[in-house]
Amino acid sequence: MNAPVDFSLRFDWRVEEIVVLHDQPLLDLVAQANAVHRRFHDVNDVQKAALLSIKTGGCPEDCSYCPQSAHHREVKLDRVDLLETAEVLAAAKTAREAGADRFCMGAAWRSAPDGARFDAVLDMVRGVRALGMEACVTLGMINPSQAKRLVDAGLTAYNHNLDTGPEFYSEIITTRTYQDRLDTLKAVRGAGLEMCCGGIIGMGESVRDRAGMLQTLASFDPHPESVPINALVAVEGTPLAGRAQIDPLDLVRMIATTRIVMPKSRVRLSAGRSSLSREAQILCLVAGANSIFYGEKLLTTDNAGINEDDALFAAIAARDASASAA
Ligand code: SAM
Ligand code: DTB
Ligand code: SF4
Repeated sequence: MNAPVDFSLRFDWRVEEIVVLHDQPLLDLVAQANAVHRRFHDVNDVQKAALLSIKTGGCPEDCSYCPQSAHHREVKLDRVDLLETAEVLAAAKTAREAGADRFCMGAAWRSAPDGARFDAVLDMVRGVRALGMEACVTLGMINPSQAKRLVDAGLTAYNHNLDTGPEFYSEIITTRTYQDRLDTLKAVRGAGLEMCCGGIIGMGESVRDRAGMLQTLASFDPHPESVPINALVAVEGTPLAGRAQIDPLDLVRMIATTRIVMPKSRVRLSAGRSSLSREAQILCLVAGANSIFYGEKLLTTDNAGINEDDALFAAIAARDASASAA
């Protein structure tokens, strides 16, 4: 007999409990996650979030996975200063016409600057909202006053990831601490912004480290409104370039566990999707993912293409009678 599914919202998960959930037989884990998913969401509602890099490369942080860090000199990447607002809004409009619900803008900054560049980002946020889309930005660390100005401009959510568990974190980033990240998240929540916060798997961390990240995320009350789960995109020239791609079923387990510990959050199947088969992606949706990055590009690397994604959505949609008869 399978154990009954626990639908309660909890903020006191222990790492060990999360490891047990994660490591149970895959079919039990996916069934449990799907039951939680159905209880709290319309499973056919999959959010499409478009992503644009508004300021690319030259970042002073040393995040070992990131092609935009100035520390990784071997990476072939052209630096691009902050884009013009008109260019960003044109991209948002194109994304909306392609069917995106949310427009996310990323800048390779250690922390958001004040002054003209911040004002330009506020304009971009206002413009995206005026197009009728949700707006999300990720600008590095922000303080409470910047968070307040973003709220006033109409920002829906702020993305700032924990990336991994607290014990593994220093293996990946040395230029800012876990506590720095938590302080930014406090400013985000304090201003009343939705919190978009998740991390990456496939960087050499253990299941316990993954569980440690989920434990920290699930200790926020309320839970983060969105949780992006990225699979490492191992970019040539970064310290993690040699890392083997994760087994897609590891991603399924991570997504299912995220769904169970944060039942109401939008769990986003994020970077790394382009190397997954259609079936592996669908298994992630069954396991509780209900958002994807939609568009040809992530920030600097390729995403699954729009045509492939449209085919994916067509494959999971209801069939009309003539199609089933064929
Ligand atoms: N500079 C800002 C910051 O770090 O907060 C915003 C942009 S940063 C690129 C946003 C997130 O993208 C990172 O926290 C990380 O989780 C994810 N990311 C970056 N490079 C990645 C890669 N190669 N593979 C998977 N995820 C990645
Ligand atoms: C997130 O968790 N993943 C996105 C978004 N938030 C900003 C970024 C993924 C970046 C993948 C590597 C790249 O394209 O540079
Ligand atoms: Fe900079 Fe963000 Fe990349 Fe880290 S993840 S190097 S902070 S752009």
